[in-house]
Amino acid sequence: MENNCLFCRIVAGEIAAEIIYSDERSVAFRDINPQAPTHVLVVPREHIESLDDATQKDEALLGHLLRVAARVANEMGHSESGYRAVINTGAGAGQSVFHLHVHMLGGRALEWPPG
Ligand code: DGP
Repeated sequence: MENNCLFCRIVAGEIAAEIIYSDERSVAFRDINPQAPTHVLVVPREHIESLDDATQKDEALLGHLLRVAARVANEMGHSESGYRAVINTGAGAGQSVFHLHVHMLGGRALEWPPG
């Protein structure tokens, strides 16, 4: 755990969040600034700064995070209407919290390309 990392502190229960799902490798909670009716963040319990810092040893974990995003989307009723899983990587792509996270957005029509 990184003491000055917001998402490490949410994972540790030191900062409150609306937890949607958790298991031994990941935690999913609602985004504080939702960009869609459903906006959930799926984060690894382990501190990894960004997708760019993930290595071969993290391959199974990365797959797990995507499967959790799909599971949460399914449980929240978005399978038929569709949803989006996004990983902003680096400040230039909009990453503001440097603990790897998958955004899962659903509940409205989503445009492409994203801004
Ligand atoms: P990104 O910009 O891709 O790094 O996404 C970070 C997201 O984290 C952003 O959508 C807002 C969300 N966020 C920031 N601070 C908090 C917080 O304290 N609690 C929760 N639940 N979400 C947060």
